[in-house]
Amino acid sequence: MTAVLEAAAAPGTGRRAHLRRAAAHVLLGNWAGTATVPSRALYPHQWSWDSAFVAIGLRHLAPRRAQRELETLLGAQWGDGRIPHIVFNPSVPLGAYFPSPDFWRSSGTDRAAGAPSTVETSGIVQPPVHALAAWLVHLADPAESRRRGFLPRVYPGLAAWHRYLASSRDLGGGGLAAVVHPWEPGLDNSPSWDASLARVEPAPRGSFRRADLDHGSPADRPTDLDYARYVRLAATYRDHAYDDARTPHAFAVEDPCFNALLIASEHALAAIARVVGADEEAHRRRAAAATRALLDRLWDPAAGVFLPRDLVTDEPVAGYGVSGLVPLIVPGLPEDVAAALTRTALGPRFGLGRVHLVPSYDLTSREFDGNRYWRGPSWFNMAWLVHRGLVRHGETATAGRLRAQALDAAVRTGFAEYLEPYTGEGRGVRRFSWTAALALDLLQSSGDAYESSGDAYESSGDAYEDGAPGGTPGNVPGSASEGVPGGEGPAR
Ligand code: 9WN
Repeated sequence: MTAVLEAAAAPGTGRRAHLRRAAAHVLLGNWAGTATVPSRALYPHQWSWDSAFVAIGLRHLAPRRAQRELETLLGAQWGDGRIPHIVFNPSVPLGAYFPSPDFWRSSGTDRAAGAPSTVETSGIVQPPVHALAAWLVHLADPAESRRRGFLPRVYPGLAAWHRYLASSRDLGGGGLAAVVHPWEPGLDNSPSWDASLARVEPAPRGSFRRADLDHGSPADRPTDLDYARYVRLAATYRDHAYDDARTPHAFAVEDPCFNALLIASEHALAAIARVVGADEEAHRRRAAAATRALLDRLWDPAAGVFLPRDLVTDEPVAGYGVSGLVPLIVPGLPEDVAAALTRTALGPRFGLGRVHLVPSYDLTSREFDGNRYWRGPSWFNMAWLVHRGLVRHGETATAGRLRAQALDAAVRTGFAEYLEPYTGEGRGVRRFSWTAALALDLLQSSGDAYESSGDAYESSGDAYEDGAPGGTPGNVPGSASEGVPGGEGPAR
């Protein structure tokens, strides 16, 4: 199967083949033996939602490796069902990333939350894209999925993950999952968290050392004050043994993107349940109930966007974050809500079609900063989600333009982590895994304006089949040993 990745990385003709080859090179280079790191330098471990996005792209090149990506993550799942946001690679030096395993101390926590003893992880979570990813991975090669028993293998863990979120994380009691740290929604320093985070006492200066600034520009990253608050929140959670009921949460928010992904994944879990002979209807009922809760608790018809809800004040968080557009992906969203979201995306605050991709925060606001991480820059996973939502609601022309922009930007910037929305210049690291993976997935999606414009992405006719011949085994970084006994654990 690695041969397929290598075939994709081998020379071909046309823009489509070029993108496929370049993206395959990124994913090969970032493969660390059992999973893909987001970036070799800045993020040298496995991240939860990154791996889900990676699997969604990897399925087009190497379905078995995509399955493996998700299985590795589930291998670090806690007894209470949580999927940790980072699974640490023991061969990476402690100082390479902060906070490191000695900060989280997961394997040393009391057994209440059931952290694994064989692998070190963080104790917080990230958005639940995993069941959606598992289902999409299955669809890419159902025969191989059946042969390996992929869905029966992942279903119990995914179901436990959703149960954890629906029970321990329903801190507001209204049927939505709460995040308890700004790293959990994955949009770390979004202005949407400013007011909630301002209540958090920063950890003392000098009590920790950031490793991210060794690789990233301070102007593109969160500030030191943000970090001091992130550290305080994580340390408090850790010191309460990651017990959601006992921890005095200074930060607790219902985030629209996190919950929209939970709902989309609950629908995917229903589809998986049907295949494995589990109770499909129970998942459909939970998805429907969570959709009602999302609309009741987070939809703001006057603003035309979903707003996070701060559970400490029990108030909505005003402002236009890209997270508020993501419910477009939710199956069965009322059409008037979808239409309003589309208008907001096309309007001045997000400027869809007039700026590069979808900015992470309101272009017209004082808080907007086009360079700094989640305070304005455009990210490829958000573009992928908004694209998916637009397609769902029949906005194919707008979706097609967004897709074309994303494909161009991914290649042009060397698969940048994010973009300055006005100039389209790459920011953050390059060779970023989910940028490569989601570009591959967008490349495969069809029926939109990109194809009908006659663009060369459609014309190279390169082979996609798993098992396609070609490649030079052994000389592509990270290419060794998929399916080779002993190389990545037991051959399956
Ligand atoms: C903290 C890995 C992760 C992404 C997040 C992104 C960033 C980490 C960091 O990188 O967060 O989890 O160190 O800043 O915000 O979405 O999953 O790519």
